[in-house]
Amino acid sequence: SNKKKVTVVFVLGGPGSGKGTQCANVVQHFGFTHLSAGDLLRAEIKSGSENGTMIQNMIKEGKIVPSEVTVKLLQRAMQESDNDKFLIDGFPRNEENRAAFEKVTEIEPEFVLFFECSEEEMERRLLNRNQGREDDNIDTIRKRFKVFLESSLPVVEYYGAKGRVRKIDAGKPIEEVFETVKAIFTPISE
Ligand code: UP5
Ligand code: MG
Repeated sequence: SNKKKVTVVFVLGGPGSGKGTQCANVVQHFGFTHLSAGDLLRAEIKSGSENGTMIQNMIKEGKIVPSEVTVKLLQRAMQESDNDKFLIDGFPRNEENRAAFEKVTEIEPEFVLFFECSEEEMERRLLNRNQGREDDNIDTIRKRFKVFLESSLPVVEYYGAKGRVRKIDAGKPIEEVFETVKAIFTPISE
């Protein structure tokens, strides 16, 4: 087969729960490649792709881009990488994403890292981020929270029922959260 055997970890959690921050730590310590679905979509907007305007509008509204677009970007990034270990951050965000990824790639995640954090704390982090993200305003943040609860949490529950979720208390300081994350990755990295 021309399919390489890869290890995939899905990293899920609400907006501002610290997915990107902790993925950067896992890259440093455990040699994974970090693929943020949101970053790939934002790069697609910048590249002037034909889907750019549609993606931009959906992100501004906190809506989930059709899986056809996102799965293609993730698959391409995995194929272009020499690595065989990937953190897929912020995906799958709904049942459609999950089913499409599984069908197209035939990959099942090793586990799902789930960052649990209060909305109050996530809102505070997002409003303080100051990186010019078009979705970091209070109106869009509220929409992102709603979509997370309605569409993304059910995906976490789906994997939870299969015993595949590793839940992290993400409300603590960055270093403390990483201690918990480290303990989860150490056994699969020895
Ligand atoms: N910070 C981090 N950890 C902290 C801690 N422990 N204590 C204190 N501060 C902490 O962190 C956010 C901020 O908090 C930073 O300033 C950080 O320093 C600080 P970050 O690590 O960036 O959190 P993260 O969970 O990555 O937040 P992000 O905003 O990226 O999460 P979202 O899930 O909202 O964003 P994403 O980029 O994944 O998606 C954006 C949009 O793209 C979606 O709303 C959707 O419209 C679209 N999208 C799709 O349609 N499909 C996809 O598959 C993916 C995205
Ligand atoms: Mg992020």
